[in-house]
Amino acid sequence: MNRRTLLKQTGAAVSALFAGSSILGKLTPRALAQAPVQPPVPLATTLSSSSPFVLPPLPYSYDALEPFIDAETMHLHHDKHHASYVEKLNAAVASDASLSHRSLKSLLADLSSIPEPMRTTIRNQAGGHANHSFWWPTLGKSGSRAPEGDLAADIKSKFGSLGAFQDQFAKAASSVFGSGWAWLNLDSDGGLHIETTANQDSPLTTFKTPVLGIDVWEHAYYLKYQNRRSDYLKGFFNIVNWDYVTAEYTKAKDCCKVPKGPSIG
Ligand code: MN3
Repeated sequence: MNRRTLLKQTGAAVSALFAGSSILGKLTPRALAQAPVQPPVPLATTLSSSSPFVLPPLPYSYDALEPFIDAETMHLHHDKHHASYVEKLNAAVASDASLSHRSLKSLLADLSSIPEPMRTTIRNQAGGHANHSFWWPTLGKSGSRAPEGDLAADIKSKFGSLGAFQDQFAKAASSVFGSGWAWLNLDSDGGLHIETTANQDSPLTTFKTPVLGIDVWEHAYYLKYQNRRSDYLKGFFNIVNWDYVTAEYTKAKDCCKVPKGPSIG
C-alpha cells in the first residue's frame, strides 16, 4: 500500500469515526464494532515511512479481541493513545529540519544522532508509534492457536516447549515495574530472547527484531482489569495471531541469514 492510499484509507476511517462521535457522543460498543476494518499495514511500510507519520488503521474491529480486550479499551488505545504518539512525533520532527527525512526505523536505531533537546521526545513518541504499529497485527482470535514452522521449532529449542515459553513471557510481563512492554525478540545473532523495555523504548534501538510483544501500560488493560495485570496476561495467549507472527518471523529470519560465501581453498 503506498502512502497516498494509506492516507486516503486512514482519512476515511477517521472521518467515519468522528461522524459517529458527533452523532452518538460517547461511542457505544455496537458503534465501535462497526468501525471500518482495514487490512494490516506491513510493519516494514511503517518503519520505512518518514514525516508526516500516519496512524495505521486497526486491522480488525474494535471488539475483535473480546472478551480478553474490550472494545472501549481498543478504541481508546488505538484512536487516542497511538494517535497521540503519531501526532507528537510529527510535531517534534516538524520542529527540527535535520529529522524531516528520517525514517521511523532510522530515528529509533540511531537515537544518539538526534539533537539532545529532541532525543527523549523522539525516543518516546517514535517508540510508541513503532511499538503499537508492530503490535496490532500480531493480535487476533482466528487462525492457528500455536506457532508453526521455524518459529515453533525455535521456541521449542530455546524454551523447551510452547507452554514453558508462555510462562516465561508472562513472568517477564508481570515483572515490568510501571509502564513498559515485554518482548520475544530475534537478536542479530539469530537467537530468541525474552526481554522487557520501559516506557516506549523499542527493541529496534538495541538492534533486535520484535517477534511478539505485550503492552503492559495500564492504558492497555485498566478499564477491564483495573489493577489485575495478571488476569490480562492470562488472557493474552488467546488473542495472539500466530499465523501472522509465524509468517513475519520466517521473513525476519530469511532477511538476516548470512549467505554462504565461496569456500576458501
Ligand atoms: Mn499502549
